[in-house]
Amino acid sequence: MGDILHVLDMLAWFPENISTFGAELDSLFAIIYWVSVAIFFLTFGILGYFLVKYRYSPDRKGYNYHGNNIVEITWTILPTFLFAAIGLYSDDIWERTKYSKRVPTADVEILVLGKQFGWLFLYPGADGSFGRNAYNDRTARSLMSAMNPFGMDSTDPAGADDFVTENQFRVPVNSNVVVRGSSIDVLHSFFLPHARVKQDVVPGTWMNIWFNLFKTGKYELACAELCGGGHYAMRAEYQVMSKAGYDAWLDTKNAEVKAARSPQPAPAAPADTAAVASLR
Ligand SMILES: [Cu+2]
Repeated sequence: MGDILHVLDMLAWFPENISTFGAELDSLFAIIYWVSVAIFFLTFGILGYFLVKYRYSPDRKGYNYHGNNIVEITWTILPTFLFAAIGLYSDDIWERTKYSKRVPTADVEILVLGKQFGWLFLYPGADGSFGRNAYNDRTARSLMSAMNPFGMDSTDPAGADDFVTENQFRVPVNSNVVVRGSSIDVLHSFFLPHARVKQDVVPGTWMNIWFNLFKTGKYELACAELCGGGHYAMRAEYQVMSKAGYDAWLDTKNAEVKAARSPQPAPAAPADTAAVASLR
């Protein structure tokens, strides 16, 4: 019996929470869930009761009914108060998690681009800050292409150490991670179920996403927007790492970038340098 109740209780379907604001969002979700459950049983209980009470009887005559103002006013006012109350109650947590103005000071800032079908990430590299790119300078959008999705300006020395990863997302534990998200083709949704983060990313604009995760480990990153035939494949694993582990990973990456930059025979020019049409 306990097992059945556990399956029926959809709140138990949540994955483990690893986000500092997750518990608050979960309790907001629980309130809305239980209110919906109560209203569901109330309305369907009344419906069932009337179905039985007014079932066919040869002695009973139907009559025309022209509405009841008291009932109509009641069922208008009650939901109005209910929704207003939920709105007011949720406003604070919504603002703190979603409003651009409330994004906390970033310990780590990362750019993400959704594409059919995967995720690209741009890390600021050893200096901790981005060079000129399509996020911090709108005019750099003209640099965006299939080969350079972030529109990185190769003449900006601050960007020389910035590096891109594909479907490889790593963040440090207990840090304010601020992600600026966009897309290079269609709508995608950046979904980190354990972090209680879900944000649509839209071509041509950058969305502010932030979170602070308190547990290390590997978790699922998925796309929560039906974005095309390969949508199902648009999932990856991301890693919440200890600060030391994260720094070590950054050092490895920075060394790779440095090695790639040191003089070597120039590679043949890539054939496919077509600009991504939707971003121009
Ligand atoms: Cu997608």
